[in-house]
This record gives sequence, C-alpha cells and structure tokens, in this order.
Amino acid sequence: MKSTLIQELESSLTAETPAISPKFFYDEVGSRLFEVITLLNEYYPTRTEKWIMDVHQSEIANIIGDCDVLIDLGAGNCAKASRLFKTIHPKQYRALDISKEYLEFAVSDLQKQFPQIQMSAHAVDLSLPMSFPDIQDSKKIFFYPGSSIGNFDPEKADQFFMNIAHECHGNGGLLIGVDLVKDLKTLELAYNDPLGVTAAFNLNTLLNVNSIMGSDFNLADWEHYAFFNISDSRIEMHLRALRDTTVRLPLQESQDHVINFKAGDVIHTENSYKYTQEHFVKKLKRAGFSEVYCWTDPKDYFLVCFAKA
Ligand code: AVI
Repeated sequence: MKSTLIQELESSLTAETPAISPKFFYDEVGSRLFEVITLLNEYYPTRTEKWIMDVHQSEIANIIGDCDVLIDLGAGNCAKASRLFKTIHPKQYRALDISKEYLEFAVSDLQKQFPQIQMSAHAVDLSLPMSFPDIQDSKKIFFYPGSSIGNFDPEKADQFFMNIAHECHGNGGLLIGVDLVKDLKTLELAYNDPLGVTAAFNLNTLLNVNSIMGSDFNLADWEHYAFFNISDSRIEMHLRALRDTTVRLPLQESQDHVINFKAGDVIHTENSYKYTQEHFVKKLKRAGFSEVYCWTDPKDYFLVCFAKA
C-alpha cells in the first residue's frame, strides 16, 4: 500500500502541473482538522446537511424503507450514519474510509452504543471500483454525505454512481448529500476561513507527504490558496510557493529528484465541485437509478437526495 502511494505521489508531484491527491489530507492530524472545519461558521455544508436530514428524517426513512446493510462511504467519525440508525434500523453497518486507524476507533466506540447492529470497518480508496459479493442479495443503502462526491471529477462521479447503482442489484439505493452552486462570497469564505483552519488542513498535506515519501517540503515556504473557478463550477485548493524553493524527493527506483518551484508556483490539492439540483439529478438518473427524491434548505445551499435503485 505504502509503495503504491509513494509511486502515485512521485508521478503527481513531478507532472507538468504538480498535484497531490486530496486523499493525502487525511492522516490523523488532517482528519481532526477536517472535523474542526465542519464546526466553523463559514463552512455551511455540514450544518446545512444536518438541518435537512433532521427536518426531513421521517420522510427520508419512509422512502428508504427497511435496510439490511448500511454502507457508509467515507465514514470519518461515523457520526452522520449513527443518526440514521434510529430511523432506518440497519441490521448491519459497514464503515468505509481511507484512514483505517481513525475509523476503527470510531466504529468500536459506536458498537458499544448499538450492540444489536453488526459493525465492521474497512480501509477503502473510493476512487477505485467497489464490489460487495458477500451481501449481493441484501438490501443495501449506500450513504455518501458531506458533499464528498464534489471531490470527484464529474466523469469519475458518473462512474462512481454507475458502480453503486450496479451494486444495489435492483434493491436499496444511495442517500447522498451535495453542495449547490451559490454566490461567490459564501463559497469562497467557506474555503478561506479567517481562523486559518482550512489553511492548516491544506498545508498539513505537505507534512503527510514528507512522512510518506521522505521529502523535505518546508511549510514556511508555502501558503494556502483557494478560489471558485466559475467556468468549471468548482472550488480549487492549491498550495502556493511564497518564494523560490527547492524540494528533494527521494525516488524509489532512481536517484533523488529535485523540484525547483518559483515564487507563485502552485501544487493543486483539491477540487470541490458545486452542482445545481437539476444537473445532479440528471447525473443520478443517467447512472441507472430509477427515481431520485430531493430535499434542500430554505436558502438552497445544500441538497440531499435518495436515488432509488
Ligand atoms: C470532504 N470534502 C467534501 C470537503 C469539501 O468541502 O470539498 C473537503 C474540504 N476541503 C476544504 N474544506 C473542506
């Protein structure tokens, strides 16, 4: 696993447009910083999604019906799924996330509160295809909250939806939250909070890369840079070099590689796509879901959908 990650970093950092995949945000510190982001006033997605799910919980549960297995894609601290336990009563809960240590801790904590639900934790890279042969005939509800789907490129999101629609085998479906397009000021403030938590979250990825591949990124040489790219309908996050700087990457197969960054050069770390309701529903239907039910908030900031298989 580690050497695959190193190879991936080697090729993305030495590409013509240097990049680090957003999955490298989530080491232990990064996962905790992300939790703090979700508490910030400027970061509206988490609390708005919670509001929608709370206000419409009975209607959502009625439409979903009974549930054999709740599959939590990108579970994090499992808090969002645990709120669903009381309304959709899954027999089994599978928590998937990129960061295993953090996830195992959260699941074992949750298991004590809900001993009647069979629980398991799985380290999974959601950018790769998934399959669940052992629960093929069970009614599965996939849960993908928090607009994590926004971190996929649109074509990857389509493949992801097709994968899930196929894995439902005509039963169950996908309960998903997605961030909607809105005014520029609100969007950009959510990724440039005055406390600097998002900046720390972005910069921390360099420390994670240093620990994975032994590189020598110096945080003092970099700054957080985030803006809304209107034509692609996405927030872009980058790390921007504050001055000319040299970074040494110890390569696996050959001699160390030295990258010379000029002041102002950027490393692309994340895209966070924002959708309109109409566009998002079309994508789900195109992927093979039969019906899509939608709920939103009074300001139309965020959308929760249940896409029925
Ligand atoms: C996890 N994901 C949905 C967050 C987002 O808004 O795209 C990650 C994030 N990046 C900066 N702030 C939050």
